[in-house]
Amino acid sequence: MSLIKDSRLKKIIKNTGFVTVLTGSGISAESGIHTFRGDNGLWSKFSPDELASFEGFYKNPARVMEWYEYRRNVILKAKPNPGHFAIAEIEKYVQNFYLITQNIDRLHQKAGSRNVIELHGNIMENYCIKCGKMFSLEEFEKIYNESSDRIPKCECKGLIRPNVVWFGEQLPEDAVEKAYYASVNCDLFIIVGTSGAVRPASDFPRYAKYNGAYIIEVNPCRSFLTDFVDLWFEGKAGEILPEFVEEFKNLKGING
Ligand code: BJW
Ligand code: ZN
Repeated sequence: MSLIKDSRLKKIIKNTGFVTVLTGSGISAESGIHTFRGDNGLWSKFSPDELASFEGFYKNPARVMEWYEYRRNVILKAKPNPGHFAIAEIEKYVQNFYLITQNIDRLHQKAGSRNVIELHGNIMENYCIKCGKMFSLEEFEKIYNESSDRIPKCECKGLIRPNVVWFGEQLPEDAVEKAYYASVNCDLFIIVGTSGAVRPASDFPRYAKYNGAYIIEVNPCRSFLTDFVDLWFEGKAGEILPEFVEEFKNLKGING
């Protein structure tokens, strides 16, 4: 049974040279990484005020760093799933392709995606809140493991924190600019595995729609975005996306 039945969508896929994808934690769920919201989400067990805000970090840096160390260890063991690989494949068949991700796990890059815009940073890097020095994972681990109080500090004595975006913090300006460009210029915008609860990430599909793009969503559950999309594939990314890519390739006349 085919997924792509809408004749408008078929025409867009045949002709398009510009596709943008927005992903959230749901795409990594099948790789064993927790999502945030819902019954089994991280926010059902942990407080975002304590663990994903600067105030929480400043109050208890050791606790926040411990939580990120735990999550980094889960992420380092995880492998990309068929959903990640399918997205990496679409990039090969269109001239302009942008992948906007809210994820910090770098699994898209591991799957071979190249043009990735990280809206919320990544968990592999850390930086000093005083002088801004960036630390690679290797450099960070050395400092962290040698710190007796489990509060890693820079040479300048500033606290070191993960290079991720917490609530109330600005997103990286270059990432927002690129994501805006990718949204207003694409013909097809595919949303995968996000609840759409967090702004400004959830604004990008709206910019795309206002500028005439066709919007697809892949999610086993309704999200805050489902009501406005053109087509909702109700299912898991790792099951829907590989099938979608096969049909996408057929429509574009790409064989094998
Ligand atoms: C599957 C699946 C499968 C499961 N296949 N799918 C306007 C109004 C009100 C508030 C605000 C506003 N503008 C900004 C704000 C504040 C705030 C915000 O949006 N709050 C809302 C919650 C109300 N935004 C911010 O603070 C942002 N900064 C900002 O706007 O700066 C300017 C500013 C500053 C000060 C004041 C005002 C403006 C920053 C947001 C940073 C978010 N950070 C986090 C943590 C990152 C680091 C870390 O990982 O530790 O980012 S929070 C968390 O949420 C994480 C995620 O990237 C993000 C989005 O979550 P996501 O990925 O959508 O996950 P879930 O769990 O929500 O959804 C998973 C989905 O997958 C579900 O739908 C499942 O069904 C689905 N799924 N299995 C496909 N197999
Ligand atoms: Zn420093």
